[in-house]
Amino acid sequence: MKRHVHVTAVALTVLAASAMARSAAAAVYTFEGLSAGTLAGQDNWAKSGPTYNGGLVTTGAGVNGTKVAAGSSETNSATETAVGRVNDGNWSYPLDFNDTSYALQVDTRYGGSTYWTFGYDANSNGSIAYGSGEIAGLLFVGSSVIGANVTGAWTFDSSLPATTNAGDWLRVAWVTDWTTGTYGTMSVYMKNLTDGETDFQPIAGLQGLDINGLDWGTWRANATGDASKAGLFNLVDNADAFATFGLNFNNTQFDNITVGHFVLPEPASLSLLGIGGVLLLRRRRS
Ligand SMILES: [Ca+2]
Ligand SMILES: [Ca+2]
Ligand SMILES: [Ca+2]
Repeated sequence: MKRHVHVTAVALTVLAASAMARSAAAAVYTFEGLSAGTLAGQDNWAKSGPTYNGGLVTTGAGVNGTKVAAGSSETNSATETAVGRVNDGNWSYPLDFNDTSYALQVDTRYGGSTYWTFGYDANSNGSIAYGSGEIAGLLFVGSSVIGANVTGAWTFDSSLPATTNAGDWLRVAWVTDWTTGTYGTMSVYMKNLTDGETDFQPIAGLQGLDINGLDWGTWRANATGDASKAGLFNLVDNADAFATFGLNFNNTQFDNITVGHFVLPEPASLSLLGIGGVLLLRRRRS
């Protein structure tokens, strides 16, 4: 709980500073400034198509008692939630497309099927159309499975760790590397916040996937070299009624979105920390 309070304090600080600097290094989207109720229509969030539900802003359950977003209450796949947000002065990518790598990270409460994606508002209508040429691949967390779709097919599904229980808050990271692959590669990492995990773990089967399908190429080409387009951000949460397990849609929650650089602790750094700790102990003993 102590760590949770710390994270919240940092997030609020970032929000307060966001009006001053669009290029803030760590842009965390916390939902704290929004009102309880429908998400779409608040702070530039929009439904990703007229038939979708607009999601909810609610109070988180489990280890996250802050304001969070959630899927709308739904009874079948015809009324699923899909929402996106195009960047604006309140919140945007802190990056430009000269960067060779960036990552989407999000906390998600495990209990339904949830999709995430980067996107691009190609027709400049203020929303990101889900499944019609404006999204760039999919990251999926569903029943016992985490997967990615970067080729137009779900070919890289990987089983979640057995410790992943319904109601657990997971932080997932979708890390791209634009220097390799057809249009780059992507790798997926996860840590279980409810279970107290502090380090991201690579998900087996979801490392270094060649991005060579869907709209990645078009999206990337549209955005390259144009800083204003690079600032566009889309996020899709798509809750599928037929894949729930133990929780209902109102519990398919998400929070603390960041887009930015992603640095895993290197083994060498960990070793140095270990050496430093030993030296500190020796100093204290002497
Ligand atoms: Ca929050
Ligand atoms: Ca659009
Ligand atoms: Ca667990």
